[in-house]
Amino acid sequence: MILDQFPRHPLTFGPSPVHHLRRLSDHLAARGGGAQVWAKREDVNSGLAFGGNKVRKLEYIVPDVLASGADTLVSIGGFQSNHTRQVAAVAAHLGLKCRLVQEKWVPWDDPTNTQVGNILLSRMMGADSRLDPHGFDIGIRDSWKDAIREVEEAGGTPYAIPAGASEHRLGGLGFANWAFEVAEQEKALGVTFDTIVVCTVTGSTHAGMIAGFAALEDLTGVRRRVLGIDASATIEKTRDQVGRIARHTAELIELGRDLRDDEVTVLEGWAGELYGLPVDSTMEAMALGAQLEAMITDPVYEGKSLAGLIDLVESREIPADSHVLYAHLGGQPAINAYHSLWPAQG
Ligand code: 1AC
Repeated sequence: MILDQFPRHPLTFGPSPVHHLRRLSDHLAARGGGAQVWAKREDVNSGLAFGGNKVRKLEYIVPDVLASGADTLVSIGGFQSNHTRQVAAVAAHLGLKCRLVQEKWVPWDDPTNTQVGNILLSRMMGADSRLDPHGFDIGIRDSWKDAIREVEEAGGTPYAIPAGASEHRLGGLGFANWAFEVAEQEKALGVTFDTIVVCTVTGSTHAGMIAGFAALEDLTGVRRRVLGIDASATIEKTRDQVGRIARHTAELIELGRDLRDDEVTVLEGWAGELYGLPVDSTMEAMALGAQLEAMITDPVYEGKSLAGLIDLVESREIPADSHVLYAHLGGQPAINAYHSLWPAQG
């Protein structure tokens, strides 16, 4: 398989667990659904600072970092970025320095937003994490370019990793490989997932899956839907970015054909008005995940994709005879900054 030809630096524990969400499936069936819902848990995939989806992308980027001779990883995200926390973790693990630009992507003015959760963990791991007032944008930012230049001016050798590792040329490979991991786990579990649901913002997790499942379809004839649930609230930018990265990744892994339009699906309806702020459906999904399955999701990413899944199952847009796989990408550290959504009672 062509993917095996890309160097990979192991950072995960191995395949992430896949399990049946039986109580959630029953609950949704009672509300009109019927599909069986399973989860694949990137939130428990690594020993590095609570893991999460970006660790898989970094597995393919680290060999390039080491070959480059860089001494400092430079990356960017919001105050509560999971990605920057995972970059800080990998830098600590490799003995490199880390410079992070943490922008004000979310108008969430709780003072803990810059003090707890992901940003706290990054600081603990020794990253030079600096706050920046710029707002949300999934594109390449000047603040990040400035940080790269500053590292160089100080005599360092930076290695630049864009937001979510998404615009990195190798950023889609981790989740292309994830598709093949799913196929192996299906054999062991005796189940085939016809639908995958995944949160999408900067795009390379979803895009990598699209490329990987397309390659798998060409090998096995099994056609599946990979449904990206937009949590960016800038749907056109995310759609373009997912399509572009999926096509680039497909080319890298030598898919040998163009992706069909139906293979690039980004659905809107659960992001609310602004990135990072939960809406009623997010809160309900987070509560259902927690109270039926003790599966914790966050208000920025996973609560929104779970809300999408819930609606699609209940409305039977995901048919009653489906087996649907919810890709849990991690992100729980951010919930600390959102403590006021669950005020103390009594
Ligand atoms: C937006 C990349 C993103 C993060 O956590 O920083 N998922």
